[in-house]
Amino acid sequence: MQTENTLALPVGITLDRFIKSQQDAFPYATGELSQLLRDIALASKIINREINRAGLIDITGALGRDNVQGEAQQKLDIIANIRFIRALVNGGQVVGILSEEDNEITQTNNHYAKYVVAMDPLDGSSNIDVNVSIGTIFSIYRRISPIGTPATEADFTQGGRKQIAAGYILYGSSTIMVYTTGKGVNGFTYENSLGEYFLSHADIKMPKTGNIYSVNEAYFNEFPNYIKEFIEEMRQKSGCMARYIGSLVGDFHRNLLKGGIYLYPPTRKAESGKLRLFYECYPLAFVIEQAGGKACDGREDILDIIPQKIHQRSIIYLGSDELIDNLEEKIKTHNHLMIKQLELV
Ligand code: AHM
Ligand code: MG
Repeated sequence: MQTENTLALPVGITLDRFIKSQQDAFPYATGELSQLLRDIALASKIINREINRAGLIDITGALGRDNVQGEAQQKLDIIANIRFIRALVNGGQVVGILSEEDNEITQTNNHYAKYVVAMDPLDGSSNIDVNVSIGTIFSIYRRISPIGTPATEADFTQGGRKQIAAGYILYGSSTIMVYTTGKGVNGFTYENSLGEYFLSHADIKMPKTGNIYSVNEAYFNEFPNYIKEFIEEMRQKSGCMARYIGSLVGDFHRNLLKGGIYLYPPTRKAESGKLRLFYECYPLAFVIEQAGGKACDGREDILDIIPQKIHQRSIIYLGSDELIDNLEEKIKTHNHLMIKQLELV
């Protein structure tokens, strides 16, 4: 028999309603962080639209016609940066923005705002122009500079454990926003026709272990021995799979749901790693820890790294609990052997 629910399935919980319900759980919450999360969601919807029509814009451009307000000639990552900054400036909750696209901190002139945001507006540069999944990563801190003044570098360099929220948007086969405010991780899938995000992945928990490893194996010969050994061991596991999109958000999201490990070890070209601490490593480390996984650089947890400068890079290993433990064990043994060898010299 058909019921009201089977005739017209409920659409579910929107991101807005979810944010509001979380805010209501804290009697003294002022709603500013909620508004900031909504501003980020809004910017991501606009970027989603730009990404979806990117191919068409190129065709128009190639035909020599006028394109959308001169923006069509710009690269999508620059457009995403502009869109995000505009949304955050107009939203009014952010005093300063650190973006992968800008050398300096962008001052929003909202000097009374409480928060700063570090972001990679469109990550996965090699995939942007070829219709492969790409993503946005964001990280939010409460400012420590005095209210009423511009943002300072110190607002950003508080350390990963001081993040009050972080997350990402994956523009993939569907668009999904995943974030944490330190109380678990939730994912919201974008419903294009309604223009809304709906809760689709409640309280995400990363599997304790997994069979997937994600690393750019073209650099294999450059990796330290312990990484080579770790990869060799992964390959021996039954059901093991190598999966590497080259878009951090896509690789991360898959492994978060299915279990696995993402590695960006030191290479000849990038001895201190390639990925950026503030808007790639810290936020994804916050998310993965909240989902029960781990993030480290081989020496310490990513969230414990004391930052030195705003665009610094880091080695990073993001993965299921058990896989990171195995890797850390290997690194420990390697370090121990190195010390022993030094003692013998
Ligand atoms: P980007 O910020 O220039 O896009 O670089 C970050 C990207 C990540 O999304 C991805 O995981 C990694 O770089 C891929 O690097 P590589 O091509 O060296 O494997
Ligand atoms: Mg990036």
